[in-house]
Amino acid sequence: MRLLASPLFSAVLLFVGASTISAQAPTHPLDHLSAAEHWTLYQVIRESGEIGEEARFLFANLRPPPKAEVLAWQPGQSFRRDAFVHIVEDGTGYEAVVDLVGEELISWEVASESSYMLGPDDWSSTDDVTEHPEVHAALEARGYTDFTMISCGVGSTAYLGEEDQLGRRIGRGSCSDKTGSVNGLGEQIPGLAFVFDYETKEVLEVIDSGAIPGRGPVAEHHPEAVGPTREPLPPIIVSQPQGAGFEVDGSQFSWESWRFHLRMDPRVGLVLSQVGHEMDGEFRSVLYEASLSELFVPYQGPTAPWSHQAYYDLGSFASTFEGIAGSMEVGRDCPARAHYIDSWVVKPDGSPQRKARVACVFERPGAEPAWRHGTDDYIESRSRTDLVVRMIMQAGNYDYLFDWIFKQDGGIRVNLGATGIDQVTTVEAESAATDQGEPDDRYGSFVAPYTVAMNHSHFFNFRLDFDVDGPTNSLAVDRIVTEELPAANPRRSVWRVQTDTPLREAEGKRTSTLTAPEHWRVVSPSRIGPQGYPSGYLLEGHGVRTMLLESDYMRRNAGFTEHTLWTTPMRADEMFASGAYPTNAAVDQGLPAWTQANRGIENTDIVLWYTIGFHHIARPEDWPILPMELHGFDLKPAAFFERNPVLNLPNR
Ligand SMILES: [Cu+2]
Repeated sequence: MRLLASPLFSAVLLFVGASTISAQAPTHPLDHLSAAEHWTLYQVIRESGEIGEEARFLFANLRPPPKAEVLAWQPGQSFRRDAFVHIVEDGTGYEAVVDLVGEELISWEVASESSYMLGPDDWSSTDDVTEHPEVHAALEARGYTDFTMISCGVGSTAYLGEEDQLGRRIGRGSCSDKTGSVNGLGEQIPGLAFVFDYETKEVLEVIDSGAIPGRGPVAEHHPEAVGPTREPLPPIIVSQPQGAGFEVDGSQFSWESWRFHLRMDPRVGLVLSQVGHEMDGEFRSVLYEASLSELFVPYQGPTAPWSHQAYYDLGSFASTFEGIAGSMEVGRDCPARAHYIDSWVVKPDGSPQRKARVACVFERPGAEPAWRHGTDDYIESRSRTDLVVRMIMQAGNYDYLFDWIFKQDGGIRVNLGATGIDQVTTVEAESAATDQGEPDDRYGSFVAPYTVAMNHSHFFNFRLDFDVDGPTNSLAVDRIVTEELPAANPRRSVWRVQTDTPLREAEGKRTSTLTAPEHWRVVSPSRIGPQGYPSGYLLEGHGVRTMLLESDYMRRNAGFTEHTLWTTPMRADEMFASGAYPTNAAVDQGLPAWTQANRGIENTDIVLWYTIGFHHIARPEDWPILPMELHGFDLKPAAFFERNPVLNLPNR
């Protein structure tokens, strides 16, 4: 049966039209979808006859116009508006492109890759797992008679070469006892896991590695559980009596010399576009587009459930999280004075859901001076201000903070913070001191009595489409090399810089190490900056790479973790480091597949794919909630400006 627009739908459309359409109409080709546009895509797809009543809308976002079109666009001109929509029905994933202006379906295809995203209602499809005879028996063997507070949930599962799993909507799950807990997690019931088919709602396999006595919930951070709070410090007040120093025009921001466009994407969150400097009447671009591309968290344990535990928080779960950006708490997650941004995500029924305060923009005093120097009796020192663009993502048990910090010195600092609750397992030993025999902390560390937090890694891949002084760029690799000096020289060696320009993708895969350090610059070969060097921007940060073997599927599932940096020619359909649908997908998708062609990357429009993150060995202090752990990277001008851009900061 096919559905047409119902009277109810028409009424809703009228209501939305009357209240919000005009206020949220897009004014720039890269603006995120408005509520009215969501309703347009809904109506077009419903009326196309392609879907039936069981169809679920998993994902909808702006399908940006081609880059050349956006670069040529001038304010006041009309522009294209297309939406990409991902739908699942009867176990098949579909991709639609809808022309929102012409109100027509441009394309409708079966999703070309082997799997698809998980939806928000997939979480709740596991309610009756406790009724499964084997699960039921396993719970009874652990002494449970009342299952009211037992909750079983399914995450994704890593593909480790199981042929019958490939491309299927299969997950692995476990059960928890929520008695006495308010943190939403409860205590994971130890030693019990199951494999679940999201489509048929069947438990395919139960893995019971033996009952260990449960110990009850221990991860609680609400005020009652925490106990008395400490005395507050005297207040520090930041106020802006003259208002903010940045300007907002729709989704376009200007602050100091910086100009950028900001939109929210349900899958990658903050997307910064057309980032650059307005200088002497000229716009000098730095990045065409920058955003997160994928977030991969593989756990380290040889047996179930940990052997298969790995999460693509964007590629698998963006829809489950109803868009990765969470609503901010005013005055805590962001200052009350911040400019807040709302957006919309699609609900499984196709209607738009409002997401309030999913990003914020604010100024803050820089923590350190911009520069200083002087003599004993005369010091010149300058304070600075930063502009922060922030998003917070709550990904299951973890909360991630992303700050794009625009600096007056022409740099951008990207901070990522990790907080939330570590994944733990209950063990026999009470602590490392009483642990005997095969250690219970072989693959993790004790964070509480009988509680071991499992080792894991966090890989954050950023897609950075640099356009330093235009789209035509090259990568310059500055290698620090040791030079042996002639025997007559009392100094035996010095280090110097050897600069190489990778010509093809194979040479654009880089990992800087302490023994072979590298600096990476994106340069504009046609624009020569001060002192004869090409205008450029440096990328510097705490990169990370996989520690797993090449033969391990867990490594090849997320092949991008093999190198810290990848460089590719810009392609509009290459957006995600592990491919469009990484869930239960074949290995080597995304960057490893694209770069097989070994395309040219010199003097052309290039994209840098950069992975930062950390191998997480939990400390007792990470419990019951992880103190915000910060990592990040910097983009720094290198021969872009004539001189130190903060030299002329006012002395106040
Ligand atoms: Cu962690």
